[in-house]
Amino acid sequence: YGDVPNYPRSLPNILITGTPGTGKTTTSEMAAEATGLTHLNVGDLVKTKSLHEGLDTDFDSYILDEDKLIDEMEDMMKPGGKIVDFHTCDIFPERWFDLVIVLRTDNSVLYPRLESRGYNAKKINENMECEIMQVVLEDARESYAEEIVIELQSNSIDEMEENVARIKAWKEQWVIDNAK
Ligand code: DAT
Repeated sequence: YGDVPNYPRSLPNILITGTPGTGKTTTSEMAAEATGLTHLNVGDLVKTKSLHEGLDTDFDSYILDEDKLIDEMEDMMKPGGKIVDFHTCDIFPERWFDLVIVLRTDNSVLYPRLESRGYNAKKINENMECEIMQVVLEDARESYAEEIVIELQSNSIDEMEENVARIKAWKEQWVIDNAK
């Protein structure tokens, strides 16, 4: 996908990614409210449109059908104005996004968040390791231009509010910079 030229859009697309539990959905909802952009929860889309090849019973999670997912999202992404919320960032075409935010959470904060979701031990351990190894951050840096990838801490409500304010300011500047 990387060699397909970018197409003009009047509003930016933002990807909010990170290990499960780092606050993608909560941050995306608040950022959508603050910016007027539309929150697109990819996990929900995968479930409601069956864009998967069944359940991985070990991890209690869906096995993505990436081609179906990209096809389903293409027309939604075209006009811009989407805040895409997903734990995987390296499956999307690079041209879709103007900003990629990777949320990060300290181990001592993330563990109880995952526990309180009722995840099984295997799934908790997998996600803790993902966060410790910075898997999503490194995937984001490999998949998108360096200058559009931003790492933000998401340990507290204060940090979340700061992150939302930052996204709002960034969006307003993008609109000014990209005005015809
Ligand atoms: P994700 O979408 O990344 O899986 P979430 O938005 O569903 O994460 O958040 C998981 C839980 O943690 C949810 O109960 C809200 C809470 N949470 C997330 N980010 C937080 C933050 N920065 N400060 C306090 N609580 C947070």
